[in-house]
Amino acid sequence: MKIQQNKNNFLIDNNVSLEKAKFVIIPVPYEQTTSYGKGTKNGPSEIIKASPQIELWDEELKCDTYKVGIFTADDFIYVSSEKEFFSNIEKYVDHIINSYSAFPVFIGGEHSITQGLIPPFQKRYKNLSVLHFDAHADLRKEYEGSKHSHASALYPAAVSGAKIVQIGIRSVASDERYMTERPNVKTLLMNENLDIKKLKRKVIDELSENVYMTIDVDGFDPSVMPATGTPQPGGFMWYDALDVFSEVICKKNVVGIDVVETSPVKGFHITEFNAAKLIYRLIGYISKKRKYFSHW
Ligand SMILES: [Mn+2]
Repeated sequence: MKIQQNKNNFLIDNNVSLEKAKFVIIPVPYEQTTSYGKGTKNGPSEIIKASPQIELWDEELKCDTYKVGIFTADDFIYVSSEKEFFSNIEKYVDHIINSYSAFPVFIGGEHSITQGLIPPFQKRYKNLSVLHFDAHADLRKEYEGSKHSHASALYPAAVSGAKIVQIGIRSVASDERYMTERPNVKTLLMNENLDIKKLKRKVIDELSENVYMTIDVDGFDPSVMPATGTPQPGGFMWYDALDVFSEVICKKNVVGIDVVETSPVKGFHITEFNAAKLIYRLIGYISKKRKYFSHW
C-alpha cells in the first residue's frame, strides 16, 4: 500500500518522506450522515490551506516544532459505500501504524470516521483508553438509520469495553444515557466539571496508560470554534482545553489523535485557523513528551 503525499502540505512544503517523518497528517474528508450544518468534507482541506498562516515558531513551546518532520498524506476518500469505507479505513490505519513510526494525526470530516480509526489502535496497543473531547456524548447505537452516524461515533468503542473518558459533554440524548452508565464509560459533564484542575486529576486517574484522543471541535466553546455542524453553548475555552490536552500527553502514552467536525463557512476563517493551530500545538506537546528537541 503506497501512501502518497498530499498536493498541499500542513504548515510548510518540505521534502520529508513518510519514512523519516515524526508525524503524519491524514486528511479524511468523509461526510455522509451530518444531520444539520453540512460542510465537514471541506474541513481537512481548509485547515491545511489555513495552516501556512500559523507561525512556525511555537510561542508556548518556544521552538520550531515543524523541524521534526511532518508528512501530509493524500486524502483518504469515500468511494462507494459506508461499509466499504469503514473496512478500508481500518486497513489503511492498520498499515500506517504498523509500517511507519510517524505519529498519526487524522483530520475530519465528520466524527463517524473515529469508528474506523480506533480499532487498529486497539489491536496494536494493549488496554487502550480513549479521551473523547466533544459537546455530544455520541453514544447512540444508531442515528437516522445509520450505525455509522456522527452521533454514534464512540458507540463501537464503548461496547468493545475500552475505557472512554468524555469531557466537554453538554448534550446527551435520553436514549444514549444508559451508555454513560456503563462501568467503562466516564462522562464528565461540562456543567459539573468547570474546575479545570480537578477535571485534569479525574481525567488522568480514569485513563489507562495508552490513550487515543478524539477531538470534536464542538467540545470547544463556539466562540473558539464557531464553524461546526451542531454547536452547543458553554464549551471549553482555548487555554483550558490546551491545559487538559498537555497534561494527558505529558502523563500518558498518547498514540493517535483525530480532530473532527470542522465545517468551514466561506469568508469566515476562525475555525480552520484555530484547528490548524490546535493541531500544531498538539504535535508540539507530543514532540516535547518524546524529547525531540534538546532544550526540553
Ligand atoms: Mn459533537
